[in-house]
Amino acid sequence: MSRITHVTITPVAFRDPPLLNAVGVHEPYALRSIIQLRTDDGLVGLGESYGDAGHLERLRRVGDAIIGLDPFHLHRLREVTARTLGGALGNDTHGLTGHISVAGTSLRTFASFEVALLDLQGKYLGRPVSDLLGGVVRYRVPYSAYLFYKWAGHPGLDPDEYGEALDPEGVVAQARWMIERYGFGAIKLKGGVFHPDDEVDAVLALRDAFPDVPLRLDPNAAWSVETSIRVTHRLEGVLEYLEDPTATREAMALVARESPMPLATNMCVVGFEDIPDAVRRASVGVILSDHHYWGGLRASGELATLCETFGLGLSMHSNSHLGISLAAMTHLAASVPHLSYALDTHWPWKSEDVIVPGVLEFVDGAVAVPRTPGLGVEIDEDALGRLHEQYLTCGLTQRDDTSYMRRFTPDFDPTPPRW
Ligand code: GKR
Ligand code: MG
Repeated sequence: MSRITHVTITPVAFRDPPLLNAVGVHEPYALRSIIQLRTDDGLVGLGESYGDAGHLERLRRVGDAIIGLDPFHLHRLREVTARTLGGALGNDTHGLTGHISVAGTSLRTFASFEVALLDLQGKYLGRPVSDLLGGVVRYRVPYSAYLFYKWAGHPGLDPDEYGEALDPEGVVAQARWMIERYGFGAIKLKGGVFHPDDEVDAVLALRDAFPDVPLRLDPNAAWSVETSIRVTHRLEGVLEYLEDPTATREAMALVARESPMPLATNMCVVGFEDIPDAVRRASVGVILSDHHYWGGLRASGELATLCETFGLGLSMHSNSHLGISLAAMTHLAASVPHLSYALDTHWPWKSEDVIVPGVLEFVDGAVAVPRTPGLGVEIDEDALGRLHEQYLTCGLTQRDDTSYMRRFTPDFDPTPPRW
């Protein structure tokens, strides 16, 4: 009988370029937590999640409470997580992923362990995680190039290997590099950084440079309803979807009514409780799932079924992440019949990882689903140690793109709508 005997939560920091978004700019390091669950039969289950201090504290508390848990008892994990956290730990947010309720905070913690338990289940049974999720419907999972406006390097440091991208030429050059290296067959541009007309020009330059590649733009709710509608008309026939042009389901519905292309979201529909209102208002045509905050891999599969029921498209959202998360995203996407678009990933922006390299390779923009037991990835203990050391010395304890931006632009104000 398999039981959890040891829980190790290791915060890590990995180098991150100065990627610009609606609320500021990425700091020199991105933070993640790495979860290792050991069992009495010698198995190790892996998970990866946010690395912000509040989340780490919740992981540690729940980690202590799951000693003795049977890795197959996911409902029990849910109950222990809710009981251990109670309502007392408040809530916080990571990245631009909408409003986070106390229930949502509990789900983020649950999801962090759920992946590690599924990894254990797979190793115990000798089956890949995708088999536990219903089996693969695709052996290769397509991802999208994820472009960012960016500075040449972090202020005060040498320019990085990615180069500057602050205008349409820079954005097209970045797309070329990313497609040459990874073979992506779809492109997303992170917007909400410059005036919408400039961002439309960048998208039109991408259209000219890559006439057959589906395009997306995501200003993270930086625009008013009027601006959003104007952009949808300028980009008619150019975008496959427009992501979170404006905040709230009500405002998104006003835009959706006038928009020639579907609207997608990872900000105004971020939990099951948001779906009835979004469907009633017809706020969005596409939901971007993310197992890190939708309550894990199994809940994300249920989300896919709901999207199919309500005629909504489905794709996947990403924040800065490492290989364990990419493995989890790939197993999930491989096992979801209703998947409408190539997935987001920040993968090309990282130069360090905690997993043994070689398993997750991009060929023609897609990652082959690992067929070995569990998630199919292994920890490189030296790399984990290095990235933990980096966490201890980098001085960051939570993501704060706005404060970092204000070090260089003191009057930077991200309050939406900016345009
Ligand atoms: O990494 O700057 C970023 C992104 O803006 C991220 O925080 C968002 O959550 O990628 C995300 C999105 O699609 O909104
Ligand atoms: Mg988004």
